[in-house]
Amino acid sequence: VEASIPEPLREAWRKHSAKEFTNKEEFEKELVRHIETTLARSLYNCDELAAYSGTALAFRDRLIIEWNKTQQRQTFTDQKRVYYLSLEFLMGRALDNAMLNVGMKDAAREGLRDLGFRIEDVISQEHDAALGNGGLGRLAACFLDSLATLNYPAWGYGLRYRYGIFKQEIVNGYQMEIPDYWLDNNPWEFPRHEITVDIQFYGSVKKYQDENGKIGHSWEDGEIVQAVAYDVPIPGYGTKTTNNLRLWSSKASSGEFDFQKFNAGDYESAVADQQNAETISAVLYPNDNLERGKELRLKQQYFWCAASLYDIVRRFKKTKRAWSEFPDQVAIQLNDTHPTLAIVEMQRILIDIEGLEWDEAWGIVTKTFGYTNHTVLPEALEKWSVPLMQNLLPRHLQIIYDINLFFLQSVEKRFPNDRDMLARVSIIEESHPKMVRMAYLAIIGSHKVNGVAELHSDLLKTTLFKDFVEIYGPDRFTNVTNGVTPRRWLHQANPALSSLIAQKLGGHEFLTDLTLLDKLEAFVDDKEFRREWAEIKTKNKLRLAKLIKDTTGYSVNPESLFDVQVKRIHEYKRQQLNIFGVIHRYLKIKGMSNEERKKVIPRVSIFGGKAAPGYWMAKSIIHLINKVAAVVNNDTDVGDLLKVIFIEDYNVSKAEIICPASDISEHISTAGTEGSGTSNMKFVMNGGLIIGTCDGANIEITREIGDQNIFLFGNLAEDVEDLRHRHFYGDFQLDPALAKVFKAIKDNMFGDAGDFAALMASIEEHGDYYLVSDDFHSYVTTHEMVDEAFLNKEEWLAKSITSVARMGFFSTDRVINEYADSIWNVEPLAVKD
Ligand code: CJB
Repeated sequence: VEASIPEPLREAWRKHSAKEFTNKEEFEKELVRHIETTLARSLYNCDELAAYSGTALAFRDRLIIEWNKTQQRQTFTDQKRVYYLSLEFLMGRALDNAMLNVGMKDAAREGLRDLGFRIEDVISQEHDAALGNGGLGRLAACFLDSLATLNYPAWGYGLRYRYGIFKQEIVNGYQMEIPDYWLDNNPWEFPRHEITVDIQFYGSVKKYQDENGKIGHSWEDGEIVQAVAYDVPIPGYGTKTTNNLRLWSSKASSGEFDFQKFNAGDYESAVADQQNAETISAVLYPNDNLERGKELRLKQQYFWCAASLYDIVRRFKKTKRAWSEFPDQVAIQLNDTHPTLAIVEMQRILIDIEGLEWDEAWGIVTKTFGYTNHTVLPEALEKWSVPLMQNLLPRHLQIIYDINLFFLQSVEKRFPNDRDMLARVSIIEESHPKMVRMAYLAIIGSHKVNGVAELHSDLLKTTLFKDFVEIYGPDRFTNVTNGVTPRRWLHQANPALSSLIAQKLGGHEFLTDLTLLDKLEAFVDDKEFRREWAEIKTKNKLRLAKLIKDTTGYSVNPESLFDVQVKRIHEYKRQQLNIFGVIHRYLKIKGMSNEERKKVIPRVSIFGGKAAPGYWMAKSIIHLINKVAAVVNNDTDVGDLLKVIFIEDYNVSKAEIICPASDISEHISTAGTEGSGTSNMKFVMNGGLIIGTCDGANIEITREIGDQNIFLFGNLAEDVEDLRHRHFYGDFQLDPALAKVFKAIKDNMFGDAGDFAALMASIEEHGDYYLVSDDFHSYVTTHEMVDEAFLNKEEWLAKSITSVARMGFFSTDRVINEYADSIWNVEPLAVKD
């Protein structure tokens, strides 16, 4: 392609092509140019927001120059690419990340200072891009960072929601949800109005015979909605690679705006159609680990899958390769079952549009897709009602039935006369109404299925997907333990620690090879190093204390032990266990003599997290935490010995302040319920210790850092089923210490006990499904061990340093390389200038 452009033309382009700023002076020039021209502001009316926008635009220019080069290089080289399909990308802020990844933060700091601004104030102007709920969405964002950093030719595909996850406000102790309209002045996206795809819904299927007598299917009529591409540049750290995240926005297709209605004077209803189309990408569903089966959600899924596949196929077809080469050029990873329709859509494109035979098409499809499962919770497993799918996607339902038929035929051959097996593994659940089991469809349509931590992947193989392991053999199922990007979660969130580590290790290479952290162990006994380590933790605690003061009005003492649990509020994550433990501690302190109180280690219990708007139990947990905070924090008798904080509107940018400031963090899900957890990794990477159950990645964290460096408690996954069974048959006794906590609540110590009746009843009366009572004693005594350990400052520091030194395994760079080798079979693309 390059050679087809005449040299003089190329020369002219080269001469005038955009140049990146490379130093402070050039940055300042770009900044002022953007402020004065793009933003039409000046020295006299440039506030911090304008300074932010100008800085972001200057950096965006840099990214886009690299983006262009990367895309050209990927097109010319034409090697296999990865496409990561995720309904959620929880990106957080982009500016700080861009500055660090391109290595120009110092220049920007000085440049901004010359022009009268503090870089921290400028950075904090940015609105988080919060297109996700929690762990699953943040994992996708960490993956993008690693994919670019490792130079993989990779694209993310998602939806451009007009409203991200809601903003949480706490009013009188209750969660309120405020819409998050985040798109005003978003400098990080490039609308590609020329890249549009028409997406069809509803209608009907016609069977026909072509001139050769071959039967075909055409999907006719229905509605058309247009998908418009918006591109977000994803810079790698310390590399020129800048990948693309393509987000689709919905819009009425030109045919949709009904000119007949319009001409007949029915302007309002013509506009209503338009708005209807725009509804598809309007809002992120705010549920974490829960599927509700709403039609609009299915529409979102198909809209996004169809647009992305159209784009991928279009790119492949430009190469004029044979279809059989598709899986050598394209790997598509399904982030959970949300994009499973992509499997069906791909099969539809191949057989209905491209005219391939079923078997050939299906071979291509299954070689192309990989599926990641993130949870075993039954309420999170997607099922779609057959009538709903019949109406919205009639041709897709037919194809699903055919996939199922061929699959069940093959199962029957291998397991003759096992009718139960056929019913169990059928994609169609024979309920009323019938349901399409999306996880089964995803397994059948992929060549690899993975869980996100060892225990989780083992549970998938022995429980949920057991039959499929028998059918396909164990090789289709694998584990890829999650990680986090050390660029954001160490370097960006904790610059002081990153630079102390760099000082000891002789540079920042550990940021791209996190296993190098192991060299830190040599300094564990170094007094001066320990002092600096401790000093950094204290400064980070002060930074969090300021956030707490600014947002809650409460003052906390940074000498106290900071105990943090921040994540989505969910019964299985057991914030209720934590707050009951806090009440237990409070009652204990209240019963102490002054002498006894002198021995108490002062503690700040910090909570944060959103509840799904319709999840009443989660909301009442938030309510209880806030009520306990109001009582405890105003009890002058207790003072600094205990403080309870609920940080409102927990999000990525707050996590960047919270993670470096913990002494201990809580990852206390009922064993066997948390897929992996990733905040556990962020906290340990920042020198915090963990109290946790033997669940998710806690197990591998323990293996890596050593069991003397973590506080584990509670029942094991293998015991959970039996305990639940016993509770169900009435074998249940409320833990005596927990009974005292309940009594205090019932005595209205924290306001109207009626508000918390359901929460207590779920434990006392309804079988304690999450084993809060079973684990309470071990939880409380383990916290006593935490207090004890915190007393010995030197020992604590040694644990903290040793743990960080052993966290190399948990970088998403390792994770992405594992996916690339064992699932995608893609190679990095060498970067040249
Ligand atoms: N996860 O965030 C979600 N949402 C879901 O609907 C299902 C799972 C989480 O995914 C993370 C990334 O793999 C896991 O670390 C976490 O355990 C899991 O709950």
